[in-house]
Amino acid sequence: MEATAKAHTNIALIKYWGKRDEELFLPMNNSLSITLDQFYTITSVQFCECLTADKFYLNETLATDDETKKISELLDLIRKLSGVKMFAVVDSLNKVPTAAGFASSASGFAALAAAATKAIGMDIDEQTLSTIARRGSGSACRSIYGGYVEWQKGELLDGTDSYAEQVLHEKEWDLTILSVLLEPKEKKILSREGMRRSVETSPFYQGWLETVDEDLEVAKQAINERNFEMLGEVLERNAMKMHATTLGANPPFMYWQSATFDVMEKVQELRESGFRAYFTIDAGPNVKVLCQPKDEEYVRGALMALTPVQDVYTCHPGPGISYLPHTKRKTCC
Ligand code: 2P0
Repeated sequence: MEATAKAHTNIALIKYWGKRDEELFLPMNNSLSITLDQFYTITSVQFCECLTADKFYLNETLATDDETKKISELLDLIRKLSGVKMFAVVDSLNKVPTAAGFASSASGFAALAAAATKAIGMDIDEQTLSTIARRGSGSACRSIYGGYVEWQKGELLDGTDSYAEQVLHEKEWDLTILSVLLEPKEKKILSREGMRRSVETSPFYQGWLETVDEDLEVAKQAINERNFEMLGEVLERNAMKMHATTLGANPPFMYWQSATFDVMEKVQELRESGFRAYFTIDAGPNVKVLCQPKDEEYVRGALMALTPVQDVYTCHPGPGISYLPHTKRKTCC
């Protein structure tokens, strides 16, 4: 009863910001992302009668109780759905530069959901897999698919209609996503707390909700028409609106640092000099810059020249879930 799966992380162009049900990870709004080719998690899961508790290794090291608890919560759901009661040994390798503001939770929980459901013998389609990955971390439901992906928020109370779907295959439109690594400083407000506080206290959250569907439609039209400028403009203003909700929260908070502004200004300067480049920022200080592949070397060079920039990773649209031959590096019995 074992399986290994690989999932890539994703970057939201239209953000998931706010939950309507925290326990079931149900979002307030639809979101849209690109799955990235460079960053991924490979997870092996083995269920075995010999185990008396779940065991979780992260990058070759036995994980803390808190980290293992999150894994066990998703495994509990999978045990409940399958009717199998065994515990599992989980072995995860994360190729995600978490310091660069990429949530490893998206690729991590997508890979875990895929490997665990396969190992336990569940025969499910990708849509159902997406709803299961969502229960580990919301954005993980988008990492089941490659390319351009929309997470449908759904309407049902039980969340069975809240899953992701592919909008466009990764091979259908190439874009460059430059992930700009700034000096790592510890994130003060986790996204989970940040979205909760914005929903509950920010007067700007209503404005977010009132306009996000329109942003999503514009983004989808831009993807359909392969209109880079239209996509860039809408993803940048959507990110700015998400961050505006944090400024209006009580107490207010801000994910940006001074280096974040340096990158934002550089992107605006690049645009003024004729390069189509646009930024987006998640729940942290780091910036992702989107541009066209023909411009990626120039734009990367301009970003690397900024003093607070430590590195810039070049990414392109990447694939969805894949299953690998099982690699048994950590054994249970
Ligand atoms: C996104 N973020 O759409 C948004 C934009 C951060 C900012 O999804 O609470 O780790 O586990 O569902 O998925 C990060 O939040 O949050 C995220 P949970 P998650 O990518």
